[in-house]
Amino acid sequence: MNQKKEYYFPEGFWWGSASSAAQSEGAADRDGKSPSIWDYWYSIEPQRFHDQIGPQDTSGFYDHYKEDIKLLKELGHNSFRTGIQWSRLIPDGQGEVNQKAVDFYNDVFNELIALGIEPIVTLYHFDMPLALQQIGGWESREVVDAFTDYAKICFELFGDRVKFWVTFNEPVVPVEGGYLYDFHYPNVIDGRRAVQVGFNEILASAKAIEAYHKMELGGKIGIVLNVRPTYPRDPDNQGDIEAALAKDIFFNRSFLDPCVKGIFPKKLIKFLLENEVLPEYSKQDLKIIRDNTIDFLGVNYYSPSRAKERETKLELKEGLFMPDIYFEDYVWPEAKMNPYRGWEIYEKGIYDICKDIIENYDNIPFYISENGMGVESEERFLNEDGIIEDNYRIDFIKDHLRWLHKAIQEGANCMGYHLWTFIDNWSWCNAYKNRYGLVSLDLDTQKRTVKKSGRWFKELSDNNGFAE
Ligand code: BGP
Repeated sequence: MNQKKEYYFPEGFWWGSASSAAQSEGAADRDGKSPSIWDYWYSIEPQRFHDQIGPQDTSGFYDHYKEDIKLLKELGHNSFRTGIQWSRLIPDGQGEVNQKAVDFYNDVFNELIALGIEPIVTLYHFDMPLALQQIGGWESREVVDAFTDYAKICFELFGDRVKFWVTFNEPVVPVEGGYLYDFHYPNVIDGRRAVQVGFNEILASAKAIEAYHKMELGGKIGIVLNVRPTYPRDPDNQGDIEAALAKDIFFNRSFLDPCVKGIFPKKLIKFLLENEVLPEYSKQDLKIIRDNTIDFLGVNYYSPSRAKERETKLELKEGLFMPDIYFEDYVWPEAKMNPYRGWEIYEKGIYDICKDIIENYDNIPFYISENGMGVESEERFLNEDGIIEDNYRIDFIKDHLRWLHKAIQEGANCMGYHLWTFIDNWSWCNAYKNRYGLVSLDLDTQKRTVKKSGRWFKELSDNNGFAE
């Protein structure tokens, strides 16, 4: 008889999911919330959003949080990452605190804790208050200081109960989206400004960490990075190897190194010097970054990254620097693709990240803070009982968990696995095109229906793993 293979995880492993405030709350202009860059961008360019659905039409967590938190419990969550919307808590970005927001977030965290679900709370998830974007957003030192104050206010208000804080979700995305590749507001394409934005986010994160540690609230603070293991087209070709290395340095190590080790990669500094695009900084900034590293890391993993030596000359807009002068993106012809999102699915990537953390980042405690699969037109998979049979999602999760399990067996210090996300939610420019949830959302009625994967996820969590 064939022996079953077992994939069980360490005791106390976090099973749950991640969401973000801006993508789930809705109530975008109610109860004192002011516009974020998303509300504003949608108001001026709705055609940039799938089906012209904007951030006011979300899964309505602001009104449905009680039933949603019960659902989390039913889905086997022992932990859940959500966030605070800066533009709800402090409508002008700095200054007065909105009491209605305080009440709302208090209630959310209390409900989670009452049901035994550990809240992990993100402070910044792409959602700059418009008032602060108008004074320069992450390019501005004033905004760095405003973020530090906002973080302190959150720790003071909720830090007695929230024991896991995340300063930023994927800080490289505002750099790429907002300042390099035009998929976030303010749609700038300028490598020099992008470098400043990245530096200021890292500094803001370190300053928030410094403040949190000083307050001695007994919890932990970290950051969530989207780590994309970067592979060369041909592993034996020096040009391809160097291209992959450069891409890795610009988009992974540029954040991993300062956040985990407190220093920037030497090679990154060399690239920036070569192009005369070092950010404005002071010695004191570097000291703050060096002395205030994270307690834990969140790793979002969807897709690997691939690169080849440049084959075409990059035309630089007005001569402005772009990191792409050092590499060209490469699509592996044999890649397994998620055709809806256009992202490669490469399960072993999760293992390679774990090995990298063990070998190069002192095996810092980390968890998989997002992994998931967005699929279009899921109503195709409705069964007679009106349940979406999303076997592909179950397979996707299992395929990644097998590799994660192997890495843990080999010593990775991984604390948990969170899916993106528990209920179909609004996604940045894609709105509701691709559905990621364990629970489906009827956009017209706001009705929630658990998918097959949701039931399976509950078993997964109850059993702390699976056998097959
Ligand atoms: C991550 C973000 C999430 C989420 C997810 C899915 O990068 O942290 O906010 O949106 O990706 O991506 P998308 O919604 O673009 O399909």
